[in-house]
Amino acid sequence: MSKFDTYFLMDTDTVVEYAKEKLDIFDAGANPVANEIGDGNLNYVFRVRDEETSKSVIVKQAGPELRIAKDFDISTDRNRIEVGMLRLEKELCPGLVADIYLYDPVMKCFSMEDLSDYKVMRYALMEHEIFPQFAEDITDFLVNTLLLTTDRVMDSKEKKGLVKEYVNPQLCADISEPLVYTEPYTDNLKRNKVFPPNLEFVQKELYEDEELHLEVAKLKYDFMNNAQSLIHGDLHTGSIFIKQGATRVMDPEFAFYGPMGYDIGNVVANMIFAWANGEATIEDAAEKEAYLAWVEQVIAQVIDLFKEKYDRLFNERVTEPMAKTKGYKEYFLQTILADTAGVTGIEINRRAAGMAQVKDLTTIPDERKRMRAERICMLAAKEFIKKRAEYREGWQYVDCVKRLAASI
Ligand code: SR1
Ligand code: MG
Repeated sequence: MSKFDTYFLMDTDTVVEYAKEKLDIFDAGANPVANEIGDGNLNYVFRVRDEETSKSVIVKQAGPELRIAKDFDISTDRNRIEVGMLRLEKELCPGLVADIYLYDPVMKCFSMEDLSDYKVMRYALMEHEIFPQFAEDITDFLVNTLLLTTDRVMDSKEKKGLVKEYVNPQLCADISEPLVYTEPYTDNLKRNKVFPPNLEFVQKELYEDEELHLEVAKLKYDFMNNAQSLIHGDLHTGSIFIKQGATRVMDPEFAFYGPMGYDIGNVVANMIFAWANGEATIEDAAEKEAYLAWVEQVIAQVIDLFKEKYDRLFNERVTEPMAKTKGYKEYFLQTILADTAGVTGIEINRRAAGMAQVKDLTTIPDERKRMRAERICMLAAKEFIKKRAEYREGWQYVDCVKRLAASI
């Protein structure tokens, strides 16, 4: 009998006991200490470390309710999905995902490699740090995880098995569908967190624009029904750990079979938040120029490198006979690029006007600058959504954001 035979939410004491009992990491007689280091919206993340030997491990446990809304119950099955997905991503992109040591379905937790020499990318970006490897790394991750899990490459039956295994009803139907695709346009649950100086702006630009709602309705249907690829489902910069020369993607608990543009668009949108933060807060002109130039390059390269790598991988790996028809590769890419632009806009609006905000915007200290940064983002988002079929190259995103910034 062990106290860990029945699920309970661990604290910094019990997680130490857990690590000593369940994991083969610490020496006998070691006295590791735990800290809770999670700052996400859903889970508890502990670092358990033995100072004497410097051995350490991360234990991530799913709680039965959201951290940011205690009245919001949520299935702890997300932990199974997250571990399965991390293992699969590791197979597809070995250098870009952390090592998992143990998955415990009873305690709804898993233990993994401690990446304490890495930073959460969002925070590193808020310090305006530049990571020259990022565009290459993230496009490797995107193209491998997305194209290789389609039924253009995988055997159709095998892919359908994965669709079933990764159906993620609660995180999709209770969180992403309402939070990302409905509430930013309706505030139907009255839980949007709009920056007060932008209330009227959001009312007019998001709540009252019916043409926009129609396009969002189409994108929402696509999110709900296009079982195209096994997507990460929450690929914002808070789900990426980074240091100079290395990138690790984390937190795929929102994974399910959905449109690949959802992951690509999330990366682009979150780099646009980094741009908006840098533009609003960096005072030194040279630093600002260098940082914004790098962010702009990343935004453009996420699209352009993805296209290049997609082209190569499609030629090498596609097996579905009809998908090899002349013109299909280009047709398929075009649908992905349009979805990507649409989702870039969707992710921007839900962070700028919805319930789950991003610190890149909310920490801009000057009220007028924050108001302006959010408006640039939302106006760009509307254009990405409405004109998504025209967005085929990376520079178009940068051009749109800079054009709007110059006009506000
Ligand atoms: C209610 S959970 C809010 C957000 O946090 C996660 O990281 C996802 O982005 C989700 O939409
Ligand atoms: Mg997360």
